[in-house]
Amino acid sequence: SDEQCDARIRAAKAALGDRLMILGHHYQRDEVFAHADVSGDSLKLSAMAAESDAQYIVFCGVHFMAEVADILTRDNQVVILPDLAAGCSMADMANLRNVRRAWAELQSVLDPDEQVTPVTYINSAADLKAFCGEHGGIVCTSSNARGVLDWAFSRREKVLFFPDQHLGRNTGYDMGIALEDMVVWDFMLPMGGLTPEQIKNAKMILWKGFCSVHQMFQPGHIDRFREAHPQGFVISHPENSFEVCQKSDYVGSTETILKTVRAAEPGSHWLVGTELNLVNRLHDEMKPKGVTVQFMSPTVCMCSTMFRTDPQHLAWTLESIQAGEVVNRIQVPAEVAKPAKAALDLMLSITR
Ligand code: CIZ
Ligand code: SF4
Repeated sequence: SDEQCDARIRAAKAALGDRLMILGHHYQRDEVFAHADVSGDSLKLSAMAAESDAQYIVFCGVHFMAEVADILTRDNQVVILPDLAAGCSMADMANLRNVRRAWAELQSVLDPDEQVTPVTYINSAADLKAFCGEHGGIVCTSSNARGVLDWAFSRREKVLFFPDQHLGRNTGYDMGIALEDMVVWDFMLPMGGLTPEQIKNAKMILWKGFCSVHQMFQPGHIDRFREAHPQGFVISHPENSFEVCQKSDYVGSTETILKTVRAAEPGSHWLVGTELNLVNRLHDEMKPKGVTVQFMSPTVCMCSTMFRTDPQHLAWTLESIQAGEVVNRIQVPAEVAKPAKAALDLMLSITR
């Protein structure tokens, strides 16, 4: 039962003491989130792991986050993902084979290593971060995309942005890049479905990836909210479409969304466009303070892979540590970790 599972988790935590640190991403379900020692976005959690002396880091999140934690922690620290099937559909949209092909295809039009900075959102596999590190590129998060892109354009005239076209477009537009100067690279098609002219004229080439959760939010949801609450506020994650972000009062990462709504005036009404578990918890937290928080979509849309991490998997992984037979360790091979870390360290050094 759930209660037994809860008790197993608490017992294992007590036995492991400070040898263990449980990280909980903002999108985790309540039953798992409740056991986290620290909560945050992917970058904050990885930084906490890197600063801690805990030997076992259990990352309640998705695969790419555990990879980042492994890359940023010391060799003797063990990073564990409770359910190995907890991936990210967006990260999977930019696999290294397709990216290498794109880079080779670009060579028929320009010299990418001279003219294009590859930039990957942290929501990507470690091998893509390594590719960026090896080609003069960098990693960004939803909090620092602007600063990273400023850096990228100071190096080379164009940016190839993976995997999320929306974060790329929303950030590029904010920097003053016109929509006509951004093209979408459809990785299912030869040459991304673009002509040599389109590639030559573009400032930003956006990989055709997206988040299956955020794509559910529609401009019409915002219109209906504004009719009902003309004084209300709308805040959206930059993984939302351009139209949704343009109609929003604020756009920001999960950390920014939490900070902004927590500082809201009593009596205010907020429409929030990001994952349901975060929004539900924020609703419950703000209700006693007189702030109303509403989820952007009328239908339930959770991140199904975040949801995979359940108390059963958490209990099982913790007990495996106790038994000295660690399961579900995430270990990025050294030859990938090294260039990936270079791209992550570069991001940290320019945006800190
Ligand atoms: O980086 C993260 O944790 C994600 C997925 C979103 C965000 O904006 O924090
Ligand atoms: Fe990936 Fe979207 Fe889930 Fe985040 S919410 S882990 S981007 S599928």
